[in-house]
Formats: sequence, C-alpha cells, structure tokens
Amino acid sequence: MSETPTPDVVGGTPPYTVRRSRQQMVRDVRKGLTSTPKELSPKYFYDERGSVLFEEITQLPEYYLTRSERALLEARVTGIVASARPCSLVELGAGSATKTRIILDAMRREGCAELYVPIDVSRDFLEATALQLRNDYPEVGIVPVVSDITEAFTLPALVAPTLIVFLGSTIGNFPRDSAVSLLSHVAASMAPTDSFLLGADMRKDPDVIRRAYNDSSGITAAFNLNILERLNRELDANFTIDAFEHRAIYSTELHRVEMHLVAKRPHKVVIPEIGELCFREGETIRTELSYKYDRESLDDILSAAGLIMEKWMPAGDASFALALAHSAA
Ligand code: SAH
Ligand code: AVI
Repeated sequence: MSETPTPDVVGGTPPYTVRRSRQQMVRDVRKGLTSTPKELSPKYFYDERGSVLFEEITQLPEYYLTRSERALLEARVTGIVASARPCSLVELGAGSATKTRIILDAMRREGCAELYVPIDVSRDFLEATALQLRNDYPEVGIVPVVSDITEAFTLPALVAPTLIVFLGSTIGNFPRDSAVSLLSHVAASMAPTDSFLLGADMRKDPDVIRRAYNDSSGITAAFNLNILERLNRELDANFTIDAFEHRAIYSTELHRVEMHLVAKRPHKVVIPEIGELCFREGETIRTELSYKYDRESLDDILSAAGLIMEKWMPAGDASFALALAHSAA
C-alpha cells in the first residue's frame, strides 16, 4: 500500500492527510515487538471494539477521571467560553465527544457555534460520533478528521476564534517530550485570539489510581488484551489471547501508570508480515503509560510547548484539573 499521505476526512471534502495506516501499523508493531523490552503504542487500542471498551471504562465506578472532568467542565464551562469566545471547536482524540457536548451547548448559548472538528484515529467510531452530533447539533458544521495527532495534519478552514481541546487526560499517554512536541504543533497553529483547553489527571492516593486501572469487572483488562485481538484481526497474527494477562502498576516516583500484557507461559506468535516472535514466561509488552500531574509539571509541559497557562481549574477534590492556555507567540 502506498505511503503517500492520502485524503482521509470522514464525510468531508479532501484534501486532509493521514498516512495510510496499515503499513504504518506493520512498521510500528515490528519495531515495538522486536525491541527489548517489547512495546506497542496505545494508539492501537482504538479500533472500533477498543473505542467501545474505552467508553465502558468511563462508566466504571473505579475510573474517576471521566466523572471528575465532566463535573469540572459543567462547573467551569461558562467561564471558559466567556474567556475564549470560540466560534470553532477542535478536539484532539475526541472519542465519543460526550463531555464535549457541555462545551458545544455553552457555545450555542453564547450564540456562536459554527464548527466542530473532532480528530481521532478510530475511524468507524469517529464516524458514528459525527453522525450523532450532526443529528443533535444540526446548526453546527461537524467536520471529523481521521488522523494521528502525533503526525502533521491539516485542519479545515475554521471560523475564528478557535478553542482547541484535549480532554480525558489523553496527554498523559505521552511521555513529556512527546507531549511537548504534540502541544508545540498545537501552539504553532494557534492565532493570538485562539485558546487551548487541557484536561489532566492529578497525582493522588496511589491506591485510587491503581484501582482505576485494575477494575473489578475486568473491562480494563479486556481493553488491554484487545490490542492483541486487533493484531490477530488486522495483521492475521496468531496470538493466543489467554496466554497473556493484564497488568497495571503505578510508579509513585515516575508518577505514571504502566500497563503491560504479561505472557503467562512461553509463547510463539507468527505475524505474516513480520515473522515469528517468541515470548518468555513473564515477559511483558508495555502497552500504555498514563502520567499523572501537578500544576508545576503541567505548567512545565505547556510552557515548553510555547503555551501560557491563563486559567488553572482544579477539581474541588483535586482529582483532576483543567488548564486554559493561549499561545506565547
Ligand atoms: N476525549 C475522550 C476520549 C479519550 S480516549 C474522553 O475524554 O473521554 C483517547 C482517544 O484518543 C480515543 O478516542 C483514541 O482513539 C484517540 N487517540 C489515541 N491516540 C491517538 C492518536 N495518536 N491520534 C489521534 N487520536 C488518538
Ligand atoms: C485515554 N487515556 C487517557 C486513558 C488513561 O486513563 O490513560 C486510557 C485508559 N487506559 C486504561 N484505562 C483507560
């Protein structure tokens, strides 16, 4: 398959670009599974099933992040919209955009809700999200863009000012340098009147964090294991899924959750385009990092990316925070 960037906007008009994803996936998987230690990028969690499983995670009693952020958005949205005065809303890693509706509703109340551009790698799920939004917000232009936000992507023509949002603490799935580089691209694309809203999970009682990633109903485990099922489905791999188990550990020194898939016994896997891969008993594939922040560490990332924090909005219980920023340029 060609590696030339090709048009890839759902229900819209080209040309918006994304690399053809299958070849990229083969390259990433080859690199990740032939490295020591083995790893896979968390972006591969999100095929349609992975996106549905993530939605289930957001409903779990242990997964406080979504509830905290929703409550914060409800409490703060009027102030955010009054300060940003957006007519366009762009969202990185939009998923189901459920919480985004709080912002769209406030924009509508303020009388300017022209355009919503959800960006996500999960194509089918994004299409479904866009369909629902078009139905519920008929007066808003909904222009979904299928893209990897870590790569260059083009936005449609926007109606200024624009509010760019990155919710759910997805920033936490990027180590500091990758987070800075991603946010630098955001900052570079911002006009002086644009704003950036970031949602981030805060450092807290480690047990609360551990429980959020080791839920009692096993949904997070299914979400983690789905990445192997995806390799079986899409790359014709032959992983025996029950030869692996979910592990999530929280490092209080590195302030991050690490999710792994652990081989329960020696295991050999063939991925036709990659070859044979051997797993020792106890060997792990690291599938995700999820960093937790305080105000200082977020400020550091924002300022290194060329963004200035103008409003700091922590939850009452300090579990989560929103930060509103503008470009330093
Ligand atoms: N913003 C939503 C969803 C968070 S889940 C919320 O707050 O609930 C993370 C989302 O980011 C998923 O929808 C996933 O498909 C998307 N995503 C993950 N890595 C991505 C990447 N590299 N580029 C684009 N989207 C990505
Ligand atoms: C999308 N991201 C912020 C989630 C997180 O909490 O890091 C993904 C997730 N992984 C396990 N549970 C949820």
